[in-house]
Amino acid sequence: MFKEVPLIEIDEIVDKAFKLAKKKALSSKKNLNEIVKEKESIRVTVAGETLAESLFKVVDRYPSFDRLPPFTRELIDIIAGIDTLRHNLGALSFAINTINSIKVEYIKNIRRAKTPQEASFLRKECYGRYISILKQIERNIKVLNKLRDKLKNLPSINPDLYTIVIAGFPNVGKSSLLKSLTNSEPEINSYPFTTKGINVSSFEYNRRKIQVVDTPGLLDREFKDRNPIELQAISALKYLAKLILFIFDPTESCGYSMEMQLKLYKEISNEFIGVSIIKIYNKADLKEWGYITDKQGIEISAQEGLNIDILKKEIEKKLIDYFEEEVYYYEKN
Ligand SMILES: Nc1nc2c(ncn2[C@@H]2O[C@H](COP(=O)(O)OP(=O)(O)O)[C@@H](O)[C@H]2O)c(=O)[nH]1
Ligand SMILES: [Mg+2]
Repeated sequence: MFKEVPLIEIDEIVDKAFKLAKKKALSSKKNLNEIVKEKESIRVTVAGETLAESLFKVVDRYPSFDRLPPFTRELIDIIAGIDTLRHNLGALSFAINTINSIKVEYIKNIRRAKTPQEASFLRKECYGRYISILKQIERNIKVLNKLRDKLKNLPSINPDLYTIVIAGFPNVGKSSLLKSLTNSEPEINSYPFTTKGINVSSFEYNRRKIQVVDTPGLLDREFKDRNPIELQAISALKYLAKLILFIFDPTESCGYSMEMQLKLYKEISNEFIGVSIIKIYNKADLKEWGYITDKQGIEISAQEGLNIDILKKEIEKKLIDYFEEEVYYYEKN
């Protein structure tokens, strides 16, 4: 009963289908009109697809802004403006869709052409419309190219790493501490919100990479005379910072009085609520040890490498607290 039902072999049916298609195509009556129409139709198709693809490559490479880590999103917003990006990428998407519909429309028109001349004319008309769409988004393309240049140097701060941010007035020893904590020359990245580079470096703790950043121009003066971009940059740091190392220079050789430094400390601790802060008193080599009465703070000399080990222990305590749950999890499994 089922003998009439054929067995299906995919290779076989594919082979058969393609061979037949080729044969039909070859045997189809090919007058000049058909040949030209086919050629013009291919040109319209390939040109449209290639254009759309070139535009799509741009749209596609942009991440979905809503899904970015908040720090990265804020940075992109500061550098390029997410609304601006969205608007211009939207224009590109619109152009892609329009090119696709023009393509479909002209494939149809060419199929209906009565003469080879008409087919060629239609193809040229179609090319003209492709170009006019591109002209319409010329400004958007220019804007996106410019923003891309700004974004391509988006610094190598990794928002997924545990991040320690160093704060304190200029010349208190932030860069010196960064170097002695990480035993390395920091990578200097330029950001649009500060004329000075942001220094990024890292060290290993229990095979975890711990990132340390020094942000000159951001957490090194009082907030009152800050411009909106700097304020936004500071708010971006809130997403990033797990621990702040606030450096005091009690020798005041940095040029700022302890009173001013305390004021900045208070501002930062009020701004970064929920972020641990370690108070560090630097340049201890210039003063007698034990001159600081603040028992919570740690006296160090970043330059001479004094008490850096004690500071590291203190940092490790914070890391242990932070990663405790994970460690617990690993031990149990
Ligand atoms: N005596 C002494 N000088 C230091 C110490 N740490 C930094 N300095 C000096 O203070 C100045 C500013 O240091 P720097 O790390 O560039 O400070 P930043 O502006 O906060 O990054 C430099 O001249 C350093 O040599 C320290 O522990 N002791
Ligand atoms: Mg510095």
